[in-house]
Amino acid sequence: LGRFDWEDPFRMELQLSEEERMLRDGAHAYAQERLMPRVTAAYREEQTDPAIFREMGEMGLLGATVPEEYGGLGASYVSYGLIAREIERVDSGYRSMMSVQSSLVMYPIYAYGSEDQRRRYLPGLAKGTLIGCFGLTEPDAGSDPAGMKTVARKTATGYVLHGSKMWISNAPIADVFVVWAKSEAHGGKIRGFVLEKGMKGLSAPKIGGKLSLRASITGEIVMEGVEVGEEALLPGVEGLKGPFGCLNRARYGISWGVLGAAEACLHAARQYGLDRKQFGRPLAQTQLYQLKLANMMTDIALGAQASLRVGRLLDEANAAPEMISIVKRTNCGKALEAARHARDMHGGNGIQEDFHVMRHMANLETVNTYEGTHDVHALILGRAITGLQAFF
Ligand code: TGC
Ligand code: FAD
Repeated sequence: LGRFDWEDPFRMELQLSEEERMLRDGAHAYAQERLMPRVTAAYREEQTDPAIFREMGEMGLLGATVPEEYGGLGASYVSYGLIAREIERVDSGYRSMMSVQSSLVMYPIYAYGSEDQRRRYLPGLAKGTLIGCFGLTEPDAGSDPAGMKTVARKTATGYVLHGSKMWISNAPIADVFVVWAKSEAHGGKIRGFVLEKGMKGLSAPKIGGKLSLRASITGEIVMEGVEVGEEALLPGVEGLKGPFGCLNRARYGISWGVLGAAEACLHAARQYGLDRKQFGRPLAQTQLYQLKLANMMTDIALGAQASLRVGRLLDEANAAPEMISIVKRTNCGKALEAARHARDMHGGNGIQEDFHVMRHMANLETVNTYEGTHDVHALILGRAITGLQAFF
């Protein structure tokens, strides 16, 4: 029998290709050397540095799965997941910036866009010289995006959009807006449109006062009669399966990302428990402390194996959305639980920014909510198990 490595309980290292390991190691080095030194201040000051997009672009971390001819790396979905895990090891907000750009902006332009749209936007988005955002959620339509009110009306030369989007990552600093609207010319079906910063009637005010995901800027998208030509319409998809096709990829990436945050919490709690003595012995030598570490390591290891399996199936074009719901829901829930325990295990120090665990904990509250809440994914799975829809 082989030796046990608590940092890699099931020898995942052996399950990755050379290219996947190289991309992961590059992302790890970038995240630790360039993001880690600035995250504490960025989080405290609620500051998002747009230069991060250009840095990620230089590292090939934006739209990694998009083919090389459009600026991506043509990498596997497993590589994309490993990148998300390394970025979120530092902060969920930085991973949000990366995954919105990759899965929610570049993917729909690549998968549903015209050749002109691909050539116009993808290379700049891959380099990070353009920043993208994805507008699905509205003030009155969150878990139920079919209830959206944003409408696109036909004009002689294109469309005019009215409506507003809420809780949109990257929006206040975005150059490219992928927005979803009910199109009157298409029988009220949901269609995607690509808008550009500076268009008349388009604004994206920042949402302030967030107590979570503070290093990632969030805003509204307000569309007061935004006129666009026919070329702004994403021609390749109609209906909710358009935005959901993007969400499948982003949710999968999140399932890996949160494991990075959970691992950061596990490592921090382990080290703290080894260093800190109470009652004449290290905290890590107590049964309750070890139980919590064992639970964290187990949940992370099981979650990583499940995400790896879903990633391999995505790469074979054989993954079902419900598989993604399993890993998004479970890994987010378990990561949040791990972060809450790690916060507690640090005692009073656990609330202080230099120890990072409370920042991860607060971030994971958002990650557990966005891209389908923990309970909404349970309903997706419940529907798959019973054949009965329980949303309404
Ligand atoms: P339903 O009747 O189930 O489906 C409508 C149509 O969509 C198709 N579909 C999918 N297609 C591809 N992938 C999926 N995962 C799909 N799920 C559904 C379905 O086949 C159907 O197609 P058609 O052709 O028959 O019309 O739709 P519903 O309205 O009953 O949906 C219910 C529910 C709960 C499943 C869904 O609305 C849901 O998932 N709600 C959660 C909303 C959500 O995830 N919002 C995310 C917003 S973006 C975001 O949070 C970004 S944060 C990013 C960051 O910062 O990192
Ligand atoms: P609601 O749908 O109102 O849900 C509230 C509660 O009710 C939840 O607990 C939910 O689980 C529960 N609930 C809802 N329906 C049911 C039901 N049928 N049965 C039982 N319980 C139910 N959206 C975008 O489009 N683009 C983005 O870039 C984006 N970024 C985000 C960034 C941040 C920081 C945040 C916080 C959100 C972001 N979102 C984004 C929005 C996010 O996807 C939504 O917040 C999420 O889908 C939940 O919608 P809601 O907030 O309206 O909550």
